[in-house]
Amino acid sequence: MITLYGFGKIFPEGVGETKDLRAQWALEETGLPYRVHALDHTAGDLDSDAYGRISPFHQAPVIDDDGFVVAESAAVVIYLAEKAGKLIPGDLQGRTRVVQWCFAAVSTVEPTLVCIDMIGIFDSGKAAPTLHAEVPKLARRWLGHVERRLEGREWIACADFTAADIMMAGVLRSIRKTDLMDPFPRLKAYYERCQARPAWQRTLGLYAERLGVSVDAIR
Ligand SMILES: N[C@@H](CCC(=O)N[C@@H](CS)C(=O)NCC(=O)O)C(=O)O
Repeated sequence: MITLYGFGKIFPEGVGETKDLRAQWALEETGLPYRVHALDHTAGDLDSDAYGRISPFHQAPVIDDDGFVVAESAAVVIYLAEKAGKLIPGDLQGRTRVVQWCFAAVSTVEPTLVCIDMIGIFDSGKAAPTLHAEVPKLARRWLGHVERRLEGREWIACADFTAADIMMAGVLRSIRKTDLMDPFPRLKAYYERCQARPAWQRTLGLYAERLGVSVDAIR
């Protein structure tokens, strides 16, 4: 049985974000049996030596599949897809296309979006106005190219929904309450298509239950 280590408490600021949602979404899509080990990150559960032995950076998500441990949300999602034989094509080229777009999500798009969050948190007084202007510009550059990729396509990597869509939508989630997607109608429609997946809706419900909050609080 797979154990998913994920956040079990909402941040004191009320933020409902965590990358273990990506792993749980993949588990819900694939139907692999799993249980969740909820960590109280606010009480320091991630800082323990025991957790450091399974998580290289003391972060979530991690999965433990009967002793085989995987960290990094993209690696976890790809592993689950490969294990289930779902969310990823069987041929090398198709699989590589999925890996390419998982990397695009986490190494091209995500760092800039994370930066926007960081600037908001660490420079709320706008002492560095150039950063507040330039980083969103860079984000719009990546989003514009995702928009271009989506021309005539339903899903980001292949004709069918894949692990790469979980990763791309998971990355886009951090800007869902901003206006950054507004100039990109295909991207917005794509994000909504991903959100409409029954497995995502189940994931959100389970996560809300885990945190003891309403789904609306984390939607
Ligand atoms: N690159 C990692 C990042 C994981 C990550 O940022 N995890 C956050 C939760 S969203 C975390 O564990 N934060 C607690 C901490 O860093 O102390 C991945 O994609 O899995």
